[in-house]
Amino acid sequence: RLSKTISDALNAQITKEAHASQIYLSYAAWADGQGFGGIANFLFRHAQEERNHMMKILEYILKRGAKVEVTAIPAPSENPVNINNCFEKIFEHEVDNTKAVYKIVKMSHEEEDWATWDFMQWFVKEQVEEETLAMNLLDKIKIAGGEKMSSDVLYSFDRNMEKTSDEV
Ligand code: OFO
Repeated sequence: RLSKTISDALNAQITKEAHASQIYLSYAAWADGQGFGGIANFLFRHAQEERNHMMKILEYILKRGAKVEVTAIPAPSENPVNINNCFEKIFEHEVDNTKAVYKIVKMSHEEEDWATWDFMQWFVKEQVEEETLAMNLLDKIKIAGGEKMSSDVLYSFDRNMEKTSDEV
């Protein structure tokens, strides 16, 4: 059975994943508006992934017989100013989410709630994937000239993003 502390933390994580989804969604809409259809496609797909993370936690709470609390989702952060900034913001966000995931892992360890500890290991691995993915994209952008990417390079980067998988 889940303790109140753990179920509160998991419920808060539902909102965090939903918030992540909103961030990707709004950045995707921003990218599309700037004419970057490939990047938008990647970000829309990722928004869906974050929603799946949310559902995964929600289903776990239900499975353990605890109460799910669906709350308001905070508004996404401001739109990026350019593509480099977009992936920098995404990376920061993922690092922040990793911290939240680690907190729950620590909590479950302290409470000796091994089921939750085990469940959370999937998220630990997923965060490594997501941080690596964002870092790799930032490296690519840097090599391509960072904020000063020429429109040709930006064009092919955008085209490639359409095919970039969510997994590393
Ligand atoms: Fe849910 O993994 Fe990103 O935030």
